[in-house]
Amino acid sequence: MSGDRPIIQFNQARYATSADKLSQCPADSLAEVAFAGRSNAGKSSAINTLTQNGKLARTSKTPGRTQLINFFDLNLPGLRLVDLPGYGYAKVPVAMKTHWQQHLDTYLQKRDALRAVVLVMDIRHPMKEFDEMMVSWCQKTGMRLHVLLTKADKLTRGPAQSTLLQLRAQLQKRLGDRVTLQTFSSLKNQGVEELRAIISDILLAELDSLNADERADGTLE
Ligand SMILES: Nc1nc2c(ncn2[C@@H]2O[C@H](COP(=O)(O)OP(=O)(O)OP(=O)(O)O)[C@@H](O)[C@H]2O)c(=O)[nH]1
Ligand SMILES: [Mg+2]
Repeated sequence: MSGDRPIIQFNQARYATSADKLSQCPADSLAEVAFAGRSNAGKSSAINTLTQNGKLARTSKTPGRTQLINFFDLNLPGLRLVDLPGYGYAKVPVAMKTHWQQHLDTYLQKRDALRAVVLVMDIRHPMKEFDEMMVSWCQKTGMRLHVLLTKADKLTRGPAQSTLLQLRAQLQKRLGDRVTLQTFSSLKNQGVEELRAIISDILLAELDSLNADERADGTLE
């Protein structure tokens, strides 16, 4: 062991595959972080901003752009980002909506590699029904949650900070230190370093524990 911690180079992220249902998902990776949120909240834009690759995840003014679970490989093998379909797009047929919701539910419940959910919310409209469901689910399962209050460019600093502080107090009461929150803007590249640091911490912790296991195995011989 050199002791050097590997670094996630977000700009080297590559599209891996898309899945319409859990059986199509790539083999459970080592660890992945999934971006969830209401349709049009800005999930795909956040992934593109994070990776400095405007073409990585498809974005659109039309809600419901992301209809599949999209996987992106990071530069370190086994680490991935996941773009989840948006919740609550009104114009799709009910049957399709139910299908999305089901595969989203299955993904959340069955995916071993899932280490954290980045819940993306429009800072002007936080904690809608879907967001509440996600928070409750994280509370119940102990899943690590990072809340991205995006489109912060649409508010001035005062109201943006006050939403952040209010929501932080509210969510920390429920989830303790398993929840973190930040403001973000894909348009203004605001909060990108903070998001990179959080995701790196979560995913690299996995490599650390893997290395620790290997070292432990080694000493047993
Ligand atoms: N002003 C502003 N607009 C944003 C920001 N992030 C996203 N948008 C816009 O919001 C719209 C939706 O963005 P997407 O990233 O496609 O949203 P999504 O959550 O992936 O949507 P679905 O795939 O439909 O679930 C697009 O028109 C984006 O340009 C932001 O930080 N600021
Ligand atoms: Mg999308």
